[in-house]
Amino acid sequence: MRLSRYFLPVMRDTPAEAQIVSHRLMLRAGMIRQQAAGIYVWLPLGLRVLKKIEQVVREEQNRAGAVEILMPTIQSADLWRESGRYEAYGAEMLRIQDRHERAMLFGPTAEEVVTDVFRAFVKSYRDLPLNLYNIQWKFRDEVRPRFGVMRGREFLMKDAYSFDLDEAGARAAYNRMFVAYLNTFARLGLKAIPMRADTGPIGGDLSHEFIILAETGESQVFCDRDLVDMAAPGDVDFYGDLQPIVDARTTLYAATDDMHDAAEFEKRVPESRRLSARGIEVGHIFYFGEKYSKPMKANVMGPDGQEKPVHMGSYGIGVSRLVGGVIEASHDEAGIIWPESIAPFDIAVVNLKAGDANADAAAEQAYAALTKAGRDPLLDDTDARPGTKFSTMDLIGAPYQLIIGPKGLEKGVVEIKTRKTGAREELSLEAALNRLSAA
Ligand code: 5CA
Repeated sequence: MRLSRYFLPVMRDTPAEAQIVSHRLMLRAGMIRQQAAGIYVWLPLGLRVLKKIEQVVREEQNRAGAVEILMPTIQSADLWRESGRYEAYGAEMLRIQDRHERAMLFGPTAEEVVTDVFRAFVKSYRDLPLNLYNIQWKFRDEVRPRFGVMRGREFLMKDAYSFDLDEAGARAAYNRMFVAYLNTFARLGLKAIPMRADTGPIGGDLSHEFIILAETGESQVFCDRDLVDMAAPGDVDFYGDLQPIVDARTTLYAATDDMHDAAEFEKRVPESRRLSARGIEVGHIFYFGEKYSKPMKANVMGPDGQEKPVHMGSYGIGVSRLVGGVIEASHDEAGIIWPESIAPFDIAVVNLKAGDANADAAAEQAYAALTKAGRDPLLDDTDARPGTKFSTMDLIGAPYQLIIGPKGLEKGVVEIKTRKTGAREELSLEAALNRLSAA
């Protein structure tokens, strides 16, 4: 992408309305614009990151055996009456009437819709296990939308739903999602801690939240430090026994402040391993058995010929919340530091003097070579001052900057700056391109 032809409305000043760093940086970097309280336009830079996070989430869902579908944002109230949740869900549900005065709603989650899909097509245990997921916009009329995309009213969620014959099958499905989540968050450069959680309006009796540590997190968390340092499982057999991987995490102590008081925590974990921090919930998984399948009559025939309600779980990831979450976990004074896996651009090519024949030629050569090598560079070919260019590139946080100017070229060198460490290195254009093409 050429900056001269792009749309990157960066802001120099710190926006007064933003209370936390990720919100400030997302506004300053021209990633989002608020349209109404808790409702955002995703500008080109923000959209790139959102799509990359979505793709990582998708790949890890697929790897764990989940199958992607796309459900509508608008749902009929009748389905929610069947499950009994229509009245119970309360003021967070945005209720809509169509021209025939039929009651509709903007989906805050999709247990009812997916259960309806399931019961229409699946009748036998032979078609199980099944896990259907979608990545779709949700709406919850939050009392206090705040912190930008962290607590929006409209937000992008990955929601998966598992269907099994019995509780043992459902627990295996739960474990597959549990492990997929550990891998997903690790690929996003995050340390996510699984914690036993309340099930709230989704219901059920087994649930974990996945919490990333960040100073501005909405919940206070207490946990065993070993949990934070544990490596992601990586390449595993998702249909093998995942219980040991889950047990290794769930037997270590972790809690949020609404679950246990600090004093009781303190007693359970040796002082040397105690961690008390703030955290952000980026994922939440639930096993709730027959809660929806029973009232909605989603039955399957077992091997014994008997029909019974299918056992279900649901598994959410806050995809749009993660954009803010990653920034909370990875930034400095100058701006965002994207992990390579989800950076909006891999490399920022900075032409320090657009209009200078040598600088233009070298910058164009770099842009063409990096593009050809399959990298995704952003070329700053504008005539802004070098200081402005540097601060914009630091703000938007591409992992590498390739800085090209007439003075360096006279000496036969360009510069590579690594955003994360600030390390700078002078080398020939050819060496720089070899390095960055391979990175
Ligand atoms: N049906 C279940 C799982 S699919 C469900 O809705 N779970 S949830 O309520 O916990 O939401 C899943 C994830 O969506 C949360 O972990 C959180 O990361 C994200 N999320 C929830 N509310 C918001 C919000 N208001 N703004 C941004 N993200 C949100």
